Amino acid sequence: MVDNPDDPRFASRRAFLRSGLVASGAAALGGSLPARAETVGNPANLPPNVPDWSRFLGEGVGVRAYGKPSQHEANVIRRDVEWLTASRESSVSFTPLHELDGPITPNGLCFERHHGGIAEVNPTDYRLMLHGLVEKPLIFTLDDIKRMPRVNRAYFCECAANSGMEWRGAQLNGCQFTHGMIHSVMYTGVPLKILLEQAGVKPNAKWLLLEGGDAAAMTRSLPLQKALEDTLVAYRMNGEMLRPENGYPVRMVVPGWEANMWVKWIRRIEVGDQPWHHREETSKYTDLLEGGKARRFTYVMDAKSVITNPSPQAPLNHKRGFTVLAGLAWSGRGKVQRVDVSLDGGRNWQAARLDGPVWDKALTRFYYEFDWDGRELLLQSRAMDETGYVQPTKAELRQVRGVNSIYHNNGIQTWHVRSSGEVENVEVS
Ligand SMILES: Nc1nc2c(c(=O)[nH]1)N[C@H]1C(S)=C(S)[C@@H](COP(=O)(O)O)O[C@H]1N2
Ligand SMILES: [Mo]
Repeated sequence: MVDNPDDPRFASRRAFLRSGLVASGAAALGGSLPARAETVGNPANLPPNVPDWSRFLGEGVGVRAYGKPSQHEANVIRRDVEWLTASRESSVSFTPLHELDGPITPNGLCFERHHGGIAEVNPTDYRLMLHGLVEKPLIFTLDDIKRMPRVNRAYFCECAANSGMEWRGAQLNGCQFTHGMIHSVMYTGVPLKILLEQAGVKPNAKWLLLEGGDAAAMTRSLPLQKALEDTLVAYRMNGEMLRPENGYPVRMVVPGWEANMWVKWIRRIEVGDQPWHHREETSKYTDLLEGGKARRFTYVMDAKSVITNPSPQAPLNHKRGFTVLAGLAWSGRGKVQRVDVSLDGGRNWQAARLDGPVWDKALTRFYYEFDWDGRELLLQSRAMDETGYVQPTKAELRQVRGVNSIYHNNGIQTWHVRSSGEVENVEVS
């Protein structure tokens, strides 16, 4: 199994399942999360008193040369699930979706997935080699890349294994863990097409090999067509240079396609006429169906959505009355066109309100406001994209794909809200 490190069903999970800890496992996870402080407040700081922070001069400029979030937001962090993978170097940390809002993921909170740890690349020594079926093989420095015409595009990046632990049933208690292998940032980069034009692609070229410069030297085969369409060689995220975790100084951005193709620390692109054989070819990023058949080349991430608030890590805590339900929707095939929300496990649906920019192949924020009377709820969201594709239920997905898959689980998520306001990951039939 170690030859297939992106498989989140690592041996440890098997043991975990056998030990019958599935139900309490979620509780154990929840237990490690500090409870949110109730908004009671310290009377000394409340009106008509003058609070501490109004009485003294604060720190001057420059003290915080690179700004950090407030110390009171210490709970807003990436988290990992220890039993999921065998090592920290080949593992994943999850985006805290329930602590965020809007359509953009802050850089320091973008989920990370590495197969050989974080490569610390010195930008002066960075080189990108482009060779194979080209007229003129080229080696680019970072400066070369920065001097080419660049574009700004927001895209989501979702690991194909996102929600992979949920194929057989509800398992992890929190959207950070069920859906947190996704981030959406504004990239600045150069269309790969421009680099390919400089090298001059030969007529028989059909596929590219993308190779990372980390210890895993991860490689993926990318169809030339996608490379020419919208693939970017990106070096900035949300304005600043890429973070080391996410591929500093240069990574591939392959819009709408599974994150595994988004090779980080990209060091080599080879142009060829057929897909390459990769080390993990037999199992990795292939969806195993009932009866031993498999789906391959399933690159596109289909439309999906999740309610981020309320959710197991962000309960309602007896807060009845006006409630803002918030969530995220996305599709690898284009723009999100519509999101519906159900409060009763999929019997009745209402249109949610999309708010903020609706970008092509990027996270889209939705809201649904309602008056909560304290009754139990079964919350669901269902995304529809501009192609008319509608996010399937988990039952529909299993009917087509069985339960042997890990990847591409875009089924509708259900959160059970109790009258206490606690929220749990469940499934409805
Ligand atoms: N060089 C390299 N690129 C890589 C990986 C890797 O291990 N090495 N992991 C891939 C996988 S499986 C995922 S899900 C994404 C994660 O991107 P992120 O770390 O920016 O979230 O990077 C992809 N690119
Ligand atoms: Mo991944």
